[in-house]
Amino acid sequence: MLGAAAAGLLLSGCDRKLGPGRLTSVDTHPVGYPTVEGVRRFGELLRQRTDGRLDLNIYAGGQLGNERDTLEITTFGGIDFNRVNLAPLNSIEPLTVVAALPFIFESTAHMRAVVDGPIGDAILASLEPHGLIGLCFYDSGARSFYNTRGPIRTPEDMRGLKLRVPGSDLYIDMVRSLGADAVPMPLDEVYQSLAQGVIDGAENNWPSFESGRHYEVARYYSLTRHLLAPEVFVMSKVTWDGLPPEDRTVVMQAARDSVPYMRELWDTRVEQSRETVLASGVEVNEVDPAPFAEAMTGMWQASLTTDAQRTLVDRILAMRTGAS
Ligand code: GTR
Repeated sequence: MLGAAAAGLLLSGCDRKLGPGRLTSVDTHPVGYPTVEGVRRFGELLRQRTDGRLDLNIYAGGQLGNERDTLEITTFGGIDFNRVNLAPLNSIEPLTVVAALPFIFESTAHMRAVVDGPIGDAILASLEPHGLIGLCFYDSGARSFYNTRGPIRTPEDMRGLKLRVPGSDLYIDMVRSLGADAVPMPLDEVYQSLAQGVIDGAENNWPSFESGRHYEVARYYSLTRHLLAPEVFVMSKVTWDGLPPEDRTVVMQAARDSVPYMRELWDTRVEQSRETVLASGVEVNEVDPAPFAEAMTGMWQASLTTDAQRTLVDRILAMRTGAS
């Protein structure tokens, strides 16, 4: 595996120690994708604010492996920064499950208010005992189901479909509770698996549906918008511990300052991806989310196993305005 070999190079230190303070960051998405460009902005701020003492190399497009594998490498310092979805963190830290629950956020504004405030800080801080410093949240839009068979209008339409999910128990339970078969697999295997009929569909936001070219094979996109789970930008605690306190402050601030830029790029990209997909003739349908939310009530409760999780959920629900 190229990813593992490349990561081995980093671990041996022959690449990342080439220049003083040259740090590495990885992303499963390609150059140009808003998460990658958000991290690039972070790197620029880092360089400017340390007069070039700290600099960043970004390995985009999953060059160093999938999110699960690279996260593991990040925890022991072989990679310095990682931009991931909440899904691969679900098995590492229970508090991350809370923001990944289907239908927990009533709107993007609600999600942003939650992750930009004390609840978001608590989730980010919960990663530290696992060897990761949570720096900030980025947007990830709304995830909906797409497939090769036909439009999904009700949970009944999902019965028996083989749907790819990221490797997270929460996602597996979510898809099962809707009557479909959950097939956990890394993102970079989805296109091929759709094309070969190994799976019937998957779920993701407009930009990932478009960027991974999944829409070329899965011609039905049904707007369930079941998840508004944000992306997370994390740092290896090994690297963090090796920085003087003033550099840690710069890192934290630069990450947070990259968020508005990322969100601007995100909103534009959602529109562009939507246009590309629609122009290709994909059949897109609106969905009444109520029966989907209803079918997921049981898995919601089953996913919350600690009081700390339940308290956060109550606080998130209390921040709903009912405006959406
Ligand atoms: C994307 C997300 C990735 C990855 C991917 C997936 O929306 O940006 O980090 O989690 O979904 O489904 O694997």
